[in-house]
Amino acid sequence: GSFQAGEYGKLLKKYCECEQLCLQELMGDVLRPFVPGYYGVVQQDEQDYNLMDDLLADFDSPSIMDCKMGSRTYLEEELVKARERPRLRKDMYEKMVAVDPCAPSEEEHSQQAVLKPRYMQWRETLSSTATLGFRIEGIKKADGTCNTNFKKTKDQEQVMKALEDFVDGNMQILRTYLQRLEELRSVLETSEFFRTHEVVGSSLLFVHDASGQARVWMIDFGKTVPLPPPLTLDHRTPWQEGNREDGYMWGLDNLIHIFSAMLPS
Ligand code: 4IP
Ligand code: MN
Repeated sequence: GSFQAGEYGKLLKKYCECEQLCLQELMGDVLRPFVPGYYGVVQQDEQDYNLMDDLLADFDSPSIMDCKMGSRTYLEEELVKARERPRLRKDMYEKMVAVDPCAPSEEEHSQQAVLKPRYMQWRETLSSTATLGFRIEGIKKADGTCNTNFKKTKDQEQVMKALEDFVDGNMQILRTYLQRLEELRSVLETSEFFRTHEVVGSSLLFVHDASGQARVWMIDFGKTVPLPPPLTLDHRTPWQEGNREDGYMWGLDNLIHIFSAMLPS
């Protein structure tokens, strides 16, 4: 995999320059408490890694959920590349057929391949990414059960069911998560980093355990890129090719709304 266990509550993640630049800058941003602490690059067996905090270290049998944020899950440059040098992706065709044999077009069937943006857009509309601006990617519960079968979790009701199961019906945990999300939103509104970056493919990591501790972090910055100055984003305006908007805040608003709606008022 792309992770190695580190020492002292840290972990090693396979090196990615984009992620390194983001984490470095985030260490000096108001978002710092909401991202893993970053300690630079280390080498092990010829491979470079980014060294960061293991966010699970302070939990006892944690339950974990990964929500991929935003209404777009690929970079604009990937669209440009797919137009200029179309690369046929057999692997993506196969992932598509495994979920829905009818999804590929006639042409795609005959090529037995699809272009990456096409695959990514299909995933977005199959899940809640296109309609809610986030999607659940995976849930691992304290009892060890793991579920990554959320590709078709699309409607608000399906999302609520998954969240309810994630917290085992514990409304106090749900309430704490809601507070964390509201805190995060207000910090994002003031973050220089957030204003000046296109945040694509990044996740919110939710972690709680039986002690009642519940926290949310921003993770995965492999496709988070600085905007050419003076361009900034509000992360809510709908995406149109060229505007670089990512729908991150729109998704967070929706997520907060859903958590609120699950709690007795
Ligand atoms: C994956 O599709 C995810 O979208 C990956 O994003 C993406 O990696 C993969 O693209 C794509 O195949 P499934 O989740 O449907 O398997 P993430 O890394 O955020 O999970 P990128 O490279 O876009 O980050 P390829 O091109 O790496 O295969
Ligand atoms: Mn991820």
